[in-house]
Amino acid sequence: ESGESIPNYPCYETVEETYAAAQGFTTTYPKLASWTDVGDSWEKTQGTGGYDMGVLKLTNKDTTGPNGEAKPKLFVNSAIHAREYVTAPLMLAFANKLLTGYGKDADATWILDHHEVHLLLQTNPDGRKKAEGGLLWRKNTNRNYCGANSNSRGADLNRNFSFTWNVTNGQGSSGSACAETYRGPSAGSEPETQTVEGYVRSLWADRRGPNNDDAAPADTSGIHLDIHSYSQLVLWPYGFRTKAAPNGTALQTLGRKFAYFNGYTPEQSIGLYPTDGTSDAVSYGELGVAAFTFELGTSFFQSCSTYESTIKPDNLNALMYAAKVVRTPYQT
Ligand code: ING
Ligand code: ZN
Repeated sequence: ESGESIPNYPCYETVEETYAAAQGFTTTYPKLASWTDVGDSWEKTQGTGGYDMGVLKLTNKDTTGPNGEAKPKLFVNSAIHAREYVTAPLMLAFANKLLTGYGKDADATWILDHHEVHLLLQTNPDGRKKAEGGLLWRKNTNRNYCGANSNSRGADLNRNFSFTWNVTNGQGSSGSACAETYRGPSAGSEPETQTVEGYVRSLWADRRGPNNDDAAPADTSGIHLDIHSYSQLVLWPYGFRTKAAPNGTALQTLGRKFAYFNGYTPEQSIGLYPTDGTSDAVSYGELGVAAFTFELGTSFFQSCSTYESTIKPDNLNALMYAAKVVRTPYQT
C-alpha cells in the first residue's frame, strides 16, 4: 500500500509518508540524523504485510557528551494508539525543528551537539494503517484476539508492558479480548511492546530503578515521553496506585515545567483513570528514567488549523525543553 493521506486531514502523514520523511532527513542531514530498524509490527512477524519499526536518531555524530562521556538521551515514542493522529506528525515537526535549526538556532545546535534525541514515530504502524481509513482503531491488529476479522481485535499496547502488567485486578486494563484496553494474554506478549522495551533497555542499559515501591529514589536523568491524544494533559507514573512514586515530587516538578510550555494540566496519571502495563511504568519503574505521557489536544480528529496554530507550537516548546533538561537528575 502506498501512502494516501488521511481523508480530510492532509496535514497528518500516513505511515508511509512518516517513514519517507524520516528517511529523507537522514539523506539531507547525514551528520545529524540516522534511521535504525529496531523491530517488527505484528503483521510483519506473521508475513502478512506489516512494517518495520524505525527509530530516527538525532545528534551531531562528531561530538561527545559532557567531559567526553556518553550523551544524555531523550526517547520519544508516538502513535502507540492508532487513532491518535496528531502524535507522529508532531514528532516529524520536532525533528524538522532540530535539524533545520542546527547552526542557526542556539537551542537546536546545543541539543544536537550535546544530547541524543531518539524518535520512535510509529509505535503501532499496523493499527495506524487501519485508522488512516477513518476507523477509530486503538490497538494493534493481532488476529488471535477477538476474532481474526473483527474490527475489535488486537491488544492495547499501552496495557501490555511488563512492569505492572495486570496488577490492578481489572481496574486498569481488560482481560476481554474485544475490549479497547485488552492487555493481551501475558506481559509483553506483543512484538511492538517487545520492541519498545528492548529499545529503552538498550538506551539505558546501565540503569535499574525503583522496582520496589519503597526503594531509594532513582537517578531520573534521561527522559522517556509517550505521546498520545487527547485531553491536554501531562501525566507521570504511576497509574496503578494512588500513592506517589518514589520520585513523585521530582516527577511532579518536571511535569509542571512541561505543562508550563504546552499549557496542559499536570497530574499523576491515576488522576485520569487507573492503568497497568503502560510504557512509562517500564521506563520509570524498571529503569528509573523519568517518564511522562502527553495527551495532545481535544479530539482524535483534530482539525489541521488547530494542530498548526496551537498543538504544534505549544508542544514543540515542551519537547525542546525536554531535550535540553534531559541530562539533569530531577531533584526538587
Ligand atoms: N490515554 C492514555 C491511555 O493509555 C495514560 C492515558 C497513559 C494513562 C499512560 C496512564 C499512563 O489510556 C490515551 N488516550 O490513550
Ligand atoms: Zn493513547
